Amino acid sequence: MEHFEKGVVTKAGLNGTGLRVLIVHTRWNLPVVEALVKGTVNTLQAHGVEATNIVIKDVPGAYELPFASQSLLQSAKVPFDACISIGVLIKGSTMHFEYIADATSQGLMRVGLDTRIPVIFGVLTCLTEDQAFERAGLGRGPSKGHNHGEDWAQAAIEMALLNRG
Ligand code: DLZ
Repeated sequence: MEHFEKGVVTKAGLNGTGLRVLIVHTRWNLPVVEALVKGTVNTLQAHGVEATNIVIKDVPGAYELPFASQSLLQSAKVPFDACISIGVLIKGSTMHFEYIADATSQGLMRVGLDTRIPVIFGVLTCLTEDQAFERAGLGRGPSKGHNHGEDWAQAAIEMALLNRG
């Protein structure tokens, strides 16, 4: 059974017990990234993923996410069932946003296909800082927005279970 909530179709009854999940996050835009990581971890645990099965690593910026995600997935002594790569890109006055967003999204898709381990695209590509705060549940309005880490955690569990068959 599925239900519709805040624009995301979530699957009911997701059980992540026994799954090993890698989280790789950037240090750019750290206050927002930390809130996203927290939302991700809380939701993984709420769905049964044990704290000892969640490994968190950090990298400088979003551009480094594909390499680090692939490297960590491939060198893991105990294999991971899913990877959630988290970062926040905020558009500036130069072309960096377009180049990094494109390279990061293409790179992360490739890592998932090449390693055959699901990689979740946890990168916010925002036009303003306010958009980033809203999407990390840190919005200035009364509702504070929605923490997308919660959706990424659910997507990771769903894809890991799908991949296990
Ligand atoms: C250089 C840069 C810029 C301008 N902006 C961001 C950003 O908004 N979010 C982010 O995660 N990283 C940014 N970076 C850093 C690049 O992703 C990368 O770390 C450097 O270009 C070094 O490869």
